[in-house]
Amino acid sequence: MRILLIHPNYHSGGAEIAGNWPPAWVAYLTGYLKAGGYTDVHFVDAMTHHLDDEAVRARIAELQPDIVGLTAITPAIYKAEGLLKIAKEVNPAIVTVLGGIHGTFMYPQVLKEAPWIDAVVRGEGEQVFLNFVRAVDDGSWARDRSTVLGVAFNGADGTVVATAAEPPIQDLDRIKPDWSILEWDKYIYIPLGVRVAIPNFARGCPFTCTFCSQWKFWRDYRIREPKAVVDEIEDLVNNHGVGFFILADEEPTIHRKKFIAFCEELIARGLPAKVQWGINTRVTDILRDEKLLPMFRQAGLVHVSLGTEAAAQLKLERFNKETTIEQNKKAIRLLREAGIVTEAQFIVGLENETAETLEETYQMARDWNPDMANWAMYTPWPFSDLFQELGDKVEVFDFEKYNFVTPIMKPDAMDRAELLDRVMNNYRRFFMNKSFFQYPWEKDKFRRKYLMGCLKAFLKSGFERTFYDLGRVGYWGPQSKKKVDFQFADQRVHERPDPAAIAAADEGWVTMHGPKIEMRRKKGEDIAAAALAAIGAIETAQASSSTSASACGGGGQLSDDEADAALAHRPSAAAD
Ligand code: B12
Ligand code: SF4
Repeated sequence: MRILLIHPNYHSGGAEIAGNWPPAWVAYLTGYLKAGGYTDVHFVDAMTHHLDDEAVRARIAELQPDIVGLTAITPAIYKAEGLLKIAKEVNPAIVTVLGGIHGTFMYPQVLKEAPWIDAVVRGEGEQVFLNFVRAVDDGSWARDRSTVLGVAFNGADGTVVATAAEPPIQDLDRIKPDWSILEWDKYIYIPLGVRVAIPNFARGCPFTCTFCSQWKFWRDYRIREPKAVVDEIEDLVNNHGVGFFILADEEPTIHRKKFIAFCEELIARGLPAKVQWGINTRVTDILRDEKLLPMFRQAGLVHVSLGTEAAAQLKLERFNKETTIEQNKKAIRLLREAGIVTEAQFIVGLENETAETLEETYQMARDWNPDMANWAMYTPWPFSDLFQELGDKVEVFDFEKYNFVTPIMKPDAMDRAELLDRVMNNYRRFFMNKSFFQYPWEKDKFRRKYLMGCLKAFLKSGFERTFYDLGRVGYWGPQSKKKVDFQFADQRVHERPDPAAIAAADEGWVTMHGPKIEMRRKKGEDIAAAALAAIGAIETAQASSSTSASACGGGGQLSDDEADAALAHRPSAAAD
């Protein structure tokens, strides 16, 4: 059974400008397939190699696989659908499968617009895909597809069928990734000029931010044994020459005990001399771990990207972010004092954005003084809660542009080109200031090198016109505002997904958050209350701040025992 995995050639000039990034999904799926006895696995990274459709067609024809699997985040969906069609054209006997977040929730639409897709794998892929491959191999897929859990497909009568969800893999260490499937010399992180990897420590998130869907995707929060993760990192460093990694996790720090053990293990094995790393995490975890930040830095943690999200408390509440502006500012200061590079993420471009609120985010960024700042365009994932709340305010359904850099929403107070221009104005002012007055003068040699490396990546993407997709939309500065064309594909604009259909598609997709959402609705919030109490306890103990956190649920500040208990207390439905 020959399996070919393909990463589609989609680019949009956001985070990817820092280099070429290895697709972690391929390593995790391949490792699991191989452990399950399927060793004839191949991979084509069309994104990194910028392969056009014909080049991928040639590779498929050359490899003659039995199964072709594509991944798709929302903006890459049309590319993925197109490549699966090509696989069928090369050989109609090829079984085509789509995995990743978009198909997980949007499978009714995907199967309708791309009926050549034989199966959509929903959610966590390893076990479902292995079962699927086995079913194709033993012929049961052709006989009775509905025996495979966690998939969706077009039924014989033309209706879309989704089988019951596969339980999330509780022991993530059972998944042994095969990193050797990747061509490592291609994956270079520009700021440090070294190979980069994206290993997974934890999956899932106990929070329920309204603009995000990662918590729904993984359904349950699970975390690996720190020693096993460090074994994996040691393998990446020693056998694949990796010098930098980011954790793929939504929330690597929430399980404090394990995160500390992870850092200690890296230090004990002398790895920080060979590999540095970065994470995305929550502001509240940084505050909780104030005293540990120097140890994290010693373990090689050099870059923390914080979902500070918005300069206005109102927005934070709308996002259900469960953090405060004051917390954001303090977290950045603490990280900076520990020698860690900080990156603040702002989400802009909702319908109520104005020139003033955009200016406010700039002033906030200057005031908080992170090393880097990002202004991401709000992107209404059709399977997120905020999307439902926005209703018909979302008018654009060309998912290819759902990429954090294209203004999908039109603010009431300005047009999309003006929004882009104002965001660019924020970037220009912020980074001009940093490049003249901060980066070259950094006293810490490593921070200086790192920040100058980031600047190099920015300049490279600016020069190549790939930053923020500016070349494609024709933005050359304020003077070009009137000529900017976001190229929304008209035929996709009117295809508004029906919320009822989305709800029906999600039926049976049970997550650990059900009780939390229910509790929030009733203003009960006992998880949030426990977290609040813990914040209160920490803040009283530290006597360091007069600000009380307004809300934080999901265990961000739970003690180790509380965190263990909360995680062990998943609703049984989470495991279906
Ligand atoms: C690392 C990362 C990147 C890397 C990409 C590395 C790479 N080549 O894959 C970089 C920095 C380049 C990047 C860029 C972007 N990213 Co990104 N990224 C992530 C991040 C942090 C981790 C992804 C990851 O590796 N996870 C670990 C793996 C194991 O999980 P996974 O990919 O979901 O795969 C599992 C399942 O989905 C499934 N599966 C996946 N594919 C397949 C295929 C088959 C056949 C099967 C059977 C199963 C299967 O099985 C896997 C194992 O369980 C996520 C957020 C997060 N915490 O997950 C955002 C995330 C995926 N990114 C996102 C976005 C929007 C982008 C950008 C558009 C933003 C931008 N403009 O820069 C670009 C697009 C780049 C591109 N061309 O694809 C969004 C996607 C949301 C959505 N609904 O589509 C996410 C979820 C972040 C978010 N805040 O919402 N990203
Ligand atoms: S903290 Fe919020 S934004 Fe981050 S992964 Fe969790 S739900 Fe998403």
